[in-house]
Amino acid sequence: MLLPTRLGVRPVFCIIAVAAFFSSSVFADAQGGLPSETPPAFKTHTESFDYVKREEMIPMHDGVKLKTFILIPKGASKAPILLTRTPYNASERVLRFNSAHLASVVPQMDDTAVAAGYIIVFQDVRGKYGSEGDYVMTRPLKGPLNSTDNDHATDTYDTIDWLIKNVPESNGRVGTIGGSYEGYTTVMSTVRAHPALKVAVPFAPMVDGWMGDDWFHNGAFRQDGSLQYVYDQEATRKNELTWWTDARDTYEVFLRAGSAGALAKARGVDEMGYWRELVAHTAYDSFWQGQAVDKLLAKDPPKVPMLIVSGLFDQEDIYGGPALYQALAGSDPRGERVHLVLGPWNHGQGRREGRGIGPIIFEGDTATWFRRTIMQPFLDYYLKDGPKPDTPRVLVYETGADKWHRYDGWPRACASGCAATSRPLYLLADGKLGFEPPAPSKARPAGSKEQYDEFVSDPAKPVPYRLQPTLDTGAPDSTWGEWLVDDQRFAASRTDVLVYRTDPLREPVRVAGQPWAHLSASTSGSDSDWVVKVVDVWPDEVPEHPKLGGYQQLLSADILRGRYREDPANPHAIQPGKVLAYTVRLPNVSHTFLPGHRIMVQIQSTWFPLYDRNPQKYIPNIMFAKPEDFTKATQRIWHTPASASSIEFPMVGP
Ligand code: PG9
Repeated sequence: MLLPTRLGVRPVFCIIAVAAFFSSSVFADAQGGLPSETPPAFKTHTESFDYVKREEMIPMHDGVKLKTFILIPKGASKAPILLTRTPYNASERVLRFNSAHLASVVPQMDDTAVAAGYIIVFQDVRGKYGSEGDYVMTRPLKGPLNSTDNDHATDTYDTIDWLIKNVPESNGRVGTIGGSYEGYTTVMSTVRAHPALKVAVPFAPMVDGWMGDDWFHNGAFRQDGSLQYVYDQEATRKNELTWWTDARDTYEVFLRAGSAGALAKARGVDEMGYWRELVAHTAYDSFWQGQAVDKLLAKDPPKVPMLIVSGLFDQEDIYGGPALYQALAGSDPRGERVHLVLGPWNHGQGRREGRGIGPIIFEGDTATWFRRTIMQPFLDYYLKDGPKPDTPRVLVYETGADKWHRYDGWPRACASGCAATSRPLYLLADGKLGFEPPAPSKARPAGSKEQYDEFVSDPAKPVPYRLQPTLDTGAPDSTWGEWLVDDQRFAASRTDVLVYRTDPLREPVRVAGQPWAHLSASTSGSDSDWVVKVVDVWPDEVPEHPKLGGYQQLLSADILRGRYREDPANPHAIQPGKVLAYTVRLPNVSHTFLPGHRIMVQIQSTWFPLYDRNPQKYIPNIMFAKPEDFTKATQRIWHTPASASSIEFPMVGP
């Protein structure tokens, strides 16, 4: 679901904005030196309420106080606490509706934790909304990137310590939960954890901002969303100033601006701290490596049981969950503590309704089923001595076939060491895609046109990442949450998109793991982006769902900025015209291509305006590319025995 507010790229976890009246109101009885956010009615007309709301300023060890809302079910005694630490306004998060019913004010908890009688706690992170202190975007752990004596780990520790001593209705056990940024703070809670922290459920945690979560993907900058997010989040403590636009189509906004840096300057984002970090750290340097949560936690794996929940179609943090699982699974060989759930969800959908995304429908409400059947028993076991749950090590939904699987590990297929070995799916001449490698052909002499496919990538007319208009992710009618299952026909028909497809399948093809694209490619430029999209093409006619006739359903796609081909930390210019190997890691898939469907691969070099345009001429910092830097480039994908291009396809079974 999308928010009408500007709260994130945008934090669709935040369910919905509360009426402006409540978000901006400040009530008279100042508390702890700061104004209260709680409407007076909560204090005077509470007979009909099924909960008690406490508003506290909880002191941290350095004296900074954090605004915290504690919602206690009436009559609770010895109830567990579920804590969410948010940069998105705790006051709003506990006021979805101005209701006497706890289930209505925190709908993101309604069918599970509220029903189970939990105490619900939301806290503003340091420096945001009602909390004191300074704000640092996804504040790194104490260490080389954070010279202070506080981080999300210490703030959670101090908060939990206070809660178990000051909330007499609690049983002294705490679980942390939250999605995306709140997923990040949830993961951080497990570092140097308070003994009362018994379990953590991070949904779509932001784990590595350069590799594949919010800010960059393999070095390509996710400008559309990032600029707005930094502006909204950093301009003011309470997000009072929000991004403004002058065109409905963000494609136009970003194209006119020329570069991300130029737009940032025009809007004043260049004044903001995190923007300065982004432009200073375009490579995978120590800034990113030193705060990559998976790498940090792998060195010293937390002991807190963790249910990592990820969406297969998460348009914001698709990388983090599975990466975190990979990093931690080895520390828990028996699969008793670290669990992974991969649901058919977009960003945040695991906490909402999971019947489908756009026109793609799943089997029932997958998200509610997961929360009730898997998540709540998991929480109850650790937080209130519920029966031992049968929590799978890995729970994965298979799209296409529409069923859940319980596995003892993930991925199911990979290059080596998995239950199955991935198979190369080759890009072949004449737009074909197949499991047989390209055959030597006398008819195709070396260097001849038949050995490659070619397109001209023109930065003046970049390929849109969606059918235009590409709306701002915060626009009221934005369908941003659907784009990872979008119909790709609008792209396939362009001359700057290469298309490879199989014949209609006779047998189902099941994939379960992470596809990798291995391209043999050349460019006439000295830098280049490569976008690889794996697509499920529906049959020409689908009588039961006519709109899906011929639908080219995006399944897994990502981008690689060519300058990082050899080393993400050290960019290099590309030698023009040279056939080089490019490896593009694609997001996890758990899918069956059904008989009658085709597998399709699309290749392009722009994905705009979500990703900034590569000028296709090597310059030191693409954020500041000048109009004259942008050049057309002739791109070739090679398909000869010596220079083959393929997708390492995580096929399960023959
Ligand atoms: N994807 C959003 C975000 C996470 C972390 C950093 C910046 C943005 C979110 O939904 O919270």
